[in-house]
Amino acid sequence: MHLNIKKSDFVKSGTEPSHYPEDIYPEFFFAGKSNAGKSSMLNKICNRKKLAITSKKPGRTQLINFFLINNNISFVDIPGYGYANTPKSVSKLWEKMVLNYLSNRKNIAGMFIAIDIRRGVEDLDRSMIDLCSSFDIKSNIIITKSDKVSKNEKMKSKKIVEDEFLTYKNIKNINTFSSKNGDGVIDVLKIIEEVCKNN
Ligand SMILES: Nc1nc2c(ncn2[C@@H]2O[C@H](COP(=O)(O)OP(=O)(O)OP(=O)(O)O)[C@@H](O)[C@H]2O)c(=O)[nH]1
Ligand SMILES: [Mg+2]
Repeated sequence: MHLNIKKSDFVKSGTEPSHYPEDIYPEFFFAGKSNAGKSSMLNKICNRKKLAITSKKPGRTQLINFFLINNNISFVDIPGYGYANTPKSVSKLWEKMVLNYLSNRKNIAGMFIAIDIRRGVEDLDRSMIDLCSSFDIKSNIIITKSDKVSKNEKMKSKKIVEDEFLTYKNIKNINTFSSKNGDGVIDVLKIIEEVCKNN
């Protein structure tokens, strides 16, 4: 069984807990390096073109954006990290905003971290994964833009990531994904269904 998304609505944006919607539904957030394809992934699994705003220019998503799925699941698009020439003041604000989110949000059910297949896992991704582990958040690594490489390279990239995170108990799944050709969409929907079923 996988989740069947029939309805998806933007709820609100915010930077701090007083802006968040009520914490009554299981919540999945989408994190990752800027431009890794988080917003595109969210749109693809919801089968919507412009639910979350996407852009060729990195750093498009700057607020924490909340979406309501089927009136009983919450999705969150987190601003990306690590785009070139980020001023220190901006990365400090990002850190504060995300730490605030992770430490105050009671209904977090899982994290999807987007990793661009052509870049692989980078140190900022490792920091994000470790940070989520420290909050005991169940995490899923989604290797995005799989349409950009050959089938062989796709399997190789996945294997490298699997080898690195073999011993991480908070990493629950590692999948490839493409918002262009639909690779991995069912896998993400299955993960969400499974977590919600057990909640
Ligand atoms: N070929 C291909 N391009 C993709 C895919 N996913 C995203 N892109 C492109 O990558 C760029 C960035 O995508 P976004 O979804 O906006 O990335 P993001 O991670 O939300 O970026 P920020 O909001 O800046 O953190 C856009 O030009 C997308 O069209 C994919 O699966 N395949
Ligand atoms: Mg985005």
